Amino acid sequence: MQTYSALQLLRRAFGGHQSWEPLWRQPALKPAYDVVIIGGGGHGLATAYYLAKEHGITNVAVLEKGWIGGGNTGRNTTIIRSNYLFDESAALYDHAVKLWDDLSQALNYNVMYSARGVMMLAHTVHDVQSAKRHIHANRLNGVDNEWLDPEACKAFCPELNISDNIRYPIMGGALQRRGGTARHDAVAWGYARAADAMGVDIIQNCEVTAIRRDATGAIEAVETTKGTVKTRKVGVVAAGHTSVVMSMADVRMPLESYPLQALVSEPVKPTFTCVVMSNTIHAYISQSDKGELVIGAGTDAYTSYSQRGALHITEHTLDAICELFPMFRRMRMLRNWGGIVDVTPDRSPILSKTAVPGLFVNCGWGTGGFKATPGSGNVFAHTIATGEPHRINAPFTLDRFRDGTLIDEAAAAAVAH
Ligand code: FAD
Ligand code: PYC
Repeated sequence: MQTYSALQLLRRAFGGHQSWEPLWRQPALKPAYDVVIIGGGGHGLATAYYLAKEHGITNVAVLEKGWIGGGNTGRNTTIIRSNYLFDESAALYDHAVKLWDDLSQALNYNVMYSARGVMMLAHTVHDVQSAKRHIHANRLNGVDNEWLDPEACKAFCPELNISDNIRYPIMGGALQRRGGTARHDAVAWGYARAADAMGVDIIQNCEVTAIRRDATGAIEAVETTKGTVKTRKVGVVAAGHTSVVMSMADVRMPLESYPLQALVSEPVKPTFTCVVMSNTIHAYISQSDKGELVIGAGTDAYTSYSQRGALHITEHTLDAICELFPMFRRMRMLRNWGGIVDVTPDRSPILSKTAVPGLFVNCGWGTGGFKATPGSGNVFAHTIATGEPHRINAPFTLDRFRDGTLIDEAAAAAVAH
């Protein structure tokens, strides 16, 4: 039976949603589910949504140790693009970009996807060669990407300093016009509300503490801070903590966890209408609909589970921003924070079944998984529902770190790592 809070009953009686009301039911944990998703970030919630919507599997629980979207989903800088080098990655990320296009309509929730264009700057001959290689590869895959000389970069982004007289002068840029941004927490909330409406139970403040396997080694239950849940299928979608959760099922993961940080300025009137990234000088910037400049840095140099990054990294990033955009030099910064990203040796994600019957894993998105959220959830749901990968995530196996079929996207992160 569905249970509703008093606030939700009021909303049902009088219509209209208030921002302080829960958008979804607050169900109690049931003793058994067909599928349990560990992790209520965007990828976990999207997986639950597509399990219900495309596979008719609604007896699903999403277990979140904190609040939904409180991990990397609510901490990222929301850049969306699909200009990856290799065929496998371009297919995966472009699948996501196509889903972003009408996600607000599909979820009936405004995720504020804005295809305002993402420009990645080149400051060295190597950057130029690498960008042009990406552009050619992308075009062969039907993914838009174009080369701009410095004057064209400035025409696209008038705030940009293209003077020769700076530390790393701009030699050009690669522009993906379909790239852009979205509202990060709306993505979590939109997927949660739509999944909930189809019967998925979203349980917050519920940490998974153990994964139980039966005598044959197959998944039989998970232990949580709210009790034991029986299930034959578990999807682990716990970015940053994947190794910890997978070790509960005795699976060792090829991952390292690093802090990645970002910061926002005081809000100002709309001034900056695009997204600009520079991997070489370690900074990227856009303006949110609230008016804040959203600025991101590279990862810390050392592994850690701390949700804040080192101060010298922020200073370095702000130096770079001031050099690229002198008009922002006098802006005040409002707040900064960090998230924990998990990184694979080839910098590509893992979306895979495992050797443990009934155990599936979605992780390793490193610094760049927000953009993939709809595509990742879509193909991971297929993998869990059918027990076999979708053709798009078939290359992203866990086994590739044994058999060597790596997808080496180290240059594609666009973020220092
Ligand atoms: P999360 O949102 O982190 O969700 C995982 C959830 O699992 C968490 O809520 C956590 O609490 C939960 N969990 C963990 N352990 C347990 C447990 N034992 N039991 C229950 N729940 C558990 N990507 C881009 O594409 N573009 C960007 O511009 C971008 N910028 C970034 C900037 C920063 C500062 C950071 C930190 C990341 C950025 N990323 C970006 C990366 C992106 O945020 C992530 O790849 C993506 O959000 C991962 O989503 P997720 O749902 O897998 O993980
Ligand atoms: O992958 O585009 C990206 C990204 C931007 C900032 C962090 N990651």
